[in-house]
Amino acid sequence: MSHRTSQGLLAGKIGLVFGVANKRSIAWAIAQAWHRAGARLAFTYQGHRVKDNVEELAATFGADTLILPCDVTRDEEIARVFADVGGKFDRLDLLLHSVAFAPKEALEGRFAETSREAFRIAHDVSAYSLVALARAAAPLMTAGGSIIGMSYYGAEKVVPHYNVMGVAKAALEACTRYLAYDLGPQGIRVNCISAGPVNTLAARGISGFIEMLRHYESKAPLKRNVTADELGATGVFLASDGAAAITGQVLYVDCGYQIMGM
Ligand code: 0WE
Repeated sequence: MSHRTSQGLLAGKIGLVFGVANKRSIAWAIAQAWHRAGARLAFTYQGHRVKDNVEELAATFGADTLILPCDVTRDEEIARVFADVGGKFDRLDLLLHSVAFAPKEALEGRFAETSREAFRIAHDVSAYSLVALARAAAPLMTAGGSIIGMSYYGAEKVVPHYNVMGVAKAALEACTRYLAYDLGPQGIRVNCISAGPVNTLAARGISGFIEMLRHYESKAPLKRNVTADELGATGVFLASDGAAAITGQVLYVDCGYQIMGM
């Protein structure tokens, strides 16, 4: 056993990471933290445009790192990913869901104008996929497990222009609770990290994002924004035995912004 896998909070754990697009992705920050804590990881990516990025990043963990394409809206692709992971590791301990999408036009203008199709896509990619991945992961989590999703404050309060993504994140958080109930008896925990805004590919091109970072900095009790490394550390905690009795929760990792009433 290598040095890295013989010690650390996640020594010998096997993890599967959905949602790395590039080096700024929250999924990459959590994957790196999991790796440093001793976990062995596999990755999935969505679309040929990020394939090279993910391969380059994941290769830093060794040339034999499993990297698989997966469109989480396709049941047959999900089935193939878990068959391949089961074939390589014969067990799974950790799963990170860091995947979301709403059509661009739904994140502009009025929520009331959200089309049926934009609503369907946002919920399919961003919320239902957690259910599909958890169901496929559960049979491999034979020693229990930790499933983590990523959420945002727009799930509980109106954030202008977050629109249908806020509704989809509310669904994701409710899915987290129902999955925690169903999978708890197997020792599988399901939680969400609700992150403050982070400058990622998903945030780029959102008009007013830089102003949003400044707003959080001035309003949050810690007077700053959360870093990707800090989200990684929370990911390690939730995956570790330190969180053994935590399931179905939404953990705010936002420098305290969420507690403020004004
Ligand atoms: O969950 C998110 C964003 C996820 C996201 C981003 C995009 C951009 C490109 C989902 N779908 C798309 N579709 C695209 O076409 N965040 C928490 C970041 C975010 O996005 C916002 C925010 C914040 C914060 C959009 C409007 C207002 C605030």
